[in-house]
Amino acid sequence: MVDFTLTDEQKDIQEMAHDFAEKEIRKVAWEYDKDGTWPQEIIEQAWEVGLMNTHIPAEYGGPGLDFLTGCLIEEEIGWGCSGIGTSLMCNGLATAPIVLGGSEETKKKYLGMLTEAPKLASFCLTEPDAGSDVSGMKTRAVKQGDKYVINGSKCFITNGSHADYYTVYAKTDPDAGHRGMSAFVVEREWDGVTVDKKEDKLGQRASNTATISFNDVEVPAENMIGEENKGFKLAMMTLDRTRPGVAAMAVGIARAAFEFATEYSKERVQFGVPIAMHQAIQFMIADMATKVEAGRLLTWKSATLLDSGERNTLVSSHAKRFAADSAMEVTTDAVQVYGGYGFIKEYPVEKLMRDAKIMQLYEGTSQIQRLVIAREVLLPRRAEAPAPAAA
Ligand code: COS
Repeated sequence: MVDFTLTDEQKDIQEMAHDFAEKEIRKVAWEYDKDGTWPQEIIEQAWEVGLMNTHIPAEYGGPGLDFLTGCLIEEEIGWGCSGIGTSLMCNGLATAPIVLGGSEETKKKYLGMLTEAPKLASFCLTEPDAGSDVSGMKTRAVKQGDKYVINGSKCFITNGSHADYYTVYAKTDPDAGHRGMSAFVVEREWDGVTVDKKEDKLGQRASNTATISFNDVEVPAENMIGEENKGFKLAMMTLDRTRPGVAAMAVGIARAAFEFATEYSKERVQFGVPIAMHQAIQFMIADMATKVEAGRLLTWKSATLLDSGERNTLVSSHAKRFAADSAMEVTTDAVQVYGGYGFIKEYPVEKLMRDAKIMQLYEGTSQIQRLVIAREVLLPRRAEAPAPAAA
């Protein structure tokens, strides 16, 4: 049975997230964007009311929410400000490998660290020469006794300057391609970890993006997440779990732009009538509404598959691809509806257009989502395969 009815609990959480987005996030969003302000206070408030670490299971101090409920939260927070939202939600990406493949000790220590205090973690996969091509990474982890020594550099790391620990991917068998990669938890304070350049970005300026370098960093062997050389699959399974949330955030951005454009079109008068009376504008508004709705449906489907323990690789990429591209289109059209005013920072929509761009880039570009979709469609073996077990 297909049922789009939310439970009372889901509706309550959705409403709480909306209130938080409206009262705490929106009121500062445009100012934070201007100055690239780090939203520390909002992170602490969100942590306090339970809007962070939503997928950490109860035994490690989290609320253990299902993925659909997580998406409801992400849409509302994305509606408020996706830059601040990215800062709030990044722990979900960093901790997913630990939830999936970490030992009991690792889970207790590192998931517990985030639920006991408003701390942050970052996911370190991307490198200057290895973005879409994950297995092209150069970071090395060499086993020495009961430790691994990590050397390498990771770029575009969300929350990198503020994280207390990193989930870091490195080659443990460089000749084995994607079958020679492992994941580790690395604490920021350890010798050899350096937080380098903070990026000055086009959009989502309230989120922090930095380069993190690892120079002869000694990592205890027990900090490996999952099995040695199984890191690539762990990263892919992580992204299957987190892309629905990114899609939800993109839906939130698109919805915000749609709402601003709709209201403006009713107020702005040209040729003697509100521009909403002109079919040229009506068709843009209609397309925006459809894109928001369709993006949300794909997002909910991808999250629901996860919640029922099914493999969601295909639908997760459908959702991320469609919602991200739609956010870019809807925000661009919102600027168009505002006309020249849309291009001016005094009005709200140019920020949304800048913020939307990264949705087509991070956690897998729209081209990578299409590549995943094409492979899943053309190689049914993958699509029919059961959900892979945790690494
Ligand atoms: N779940 C589990 N296993 C998966 C998987 C998934 N979703 N996707 C791929 N695999 C497995 C494959 O089954 C294959 O297994 P075997 O070793 O048993 O053959 C292995 O992983 C390699 O898969 P594939 O051949 O598809 O790897 P590619 O190198 O061609 O890369 C893409 C695949 C491009 C999809 C991957 O590198 C990717 O997602 N890139 C984008 C990375 C990204 O999102 N970066 C953003 C960083 S986070 S902000």
